[in-house]
Amino acid sequence: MLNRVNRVAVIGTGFVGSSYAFALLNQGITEELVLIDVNKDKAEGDAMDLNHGLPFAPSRTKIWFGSYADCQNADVVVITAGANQKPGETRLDLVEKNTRIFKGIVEEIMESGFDGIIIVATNPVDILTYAVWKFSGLPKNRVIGSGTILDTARFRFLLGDYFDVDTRNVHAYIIGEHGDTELPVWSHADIAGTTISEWTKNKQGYHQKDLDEIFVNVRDAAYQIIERKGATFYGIAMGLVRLTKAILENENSVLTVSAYLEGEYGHNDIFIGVPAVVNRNGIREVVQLDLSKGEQEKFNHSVQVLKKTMEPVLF
Ligand code: 6V0
Repeated sequence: MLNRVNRVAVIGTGFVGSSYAFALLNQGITEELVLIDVNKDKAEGDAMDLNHGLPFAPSRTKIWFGSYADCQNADVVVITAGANQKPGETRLDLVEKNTRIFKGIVEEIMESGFDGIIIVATNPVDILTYAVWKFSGLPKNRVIGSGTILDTARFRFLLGDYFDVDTRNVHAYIIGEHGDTELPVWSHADIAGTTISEWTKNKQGYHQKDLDEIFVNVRDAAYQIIERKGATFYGIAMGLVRLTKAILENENSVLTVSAYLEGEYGHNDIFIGVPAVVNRNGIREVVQLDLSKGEQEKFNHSVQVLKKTMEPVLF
């Protein structure tokens, strides 16, 4: 039997999709990379441009501008396609528009005979992940939203910066909707196995208001970046690469992704950001944290807001 190589297909080569492709190539994660976009010139131009970087890449990657037929042998399809919110448009308008776009995209992916894992990054990501699960008929473990992977990364970065410690030694999660109702899980935040209070004992300590501000800066980061440069893409692109690697290399890594809940955290029939174990089969299991009362209430609120928003389009 031929040795199968890993194939990743990216649908939507805008800011996020092309940055993802660039990061994937630089980290040598996959042997094959297909770029698909309704704007064929953009996808073709990106494929040419990326191919010219191959002599400098850590390993060989076959990159081409393709079509949905190429999804047939893909292990992972990453969807970053869709419309952005325009002035005067409500969030619900965006939900309806992107759900319609997604129906077409997912039908084409599935018609190819695709039988792998779909990662969704387009916003509103939790709702569109649910839509992909419904439209595709794939098992729930094989549809993964980027969820709060980026928010958690922003949180860890800002905490590491504040406490002057490597961000990789900071373990703290943002859960809930990837959006305004997300929440920090302070009750389980730790630095190198110690609580924040233990870590700061015998040091200069910390101010609660600084920690509150750190969370606000995490939650509002996208607004702050969009105000300055129009879009956010490098952080999410690297988060998507991290997720792809966890899948292709069967890592059993814990990442905060949008996963389907069936009783976990007291909720059902929703995709929302929670820590989950990710491997070659997608989501192996949702990690259930023992939330404080206040955190559970905030999480419940996040679930309610998502369900209310998706109800008119998906139920
Ligand atoms: P963009 O630069 O406008 O790219 C979107 C791309 O999708 C364009 O190249 C379009 O041509 C393409 N496209 C549109 N419709 C279709 C279709 N039917 N089939 C194939 N391709 C299509 O947007 P950008 O890359 O900045 O953002 C993409 C999405 O990612 C948006 O919904 C953002 O809100 C979302 N983000 C999600 C993040 C997360 O944490 N999950 C973070 C940042 C952005």
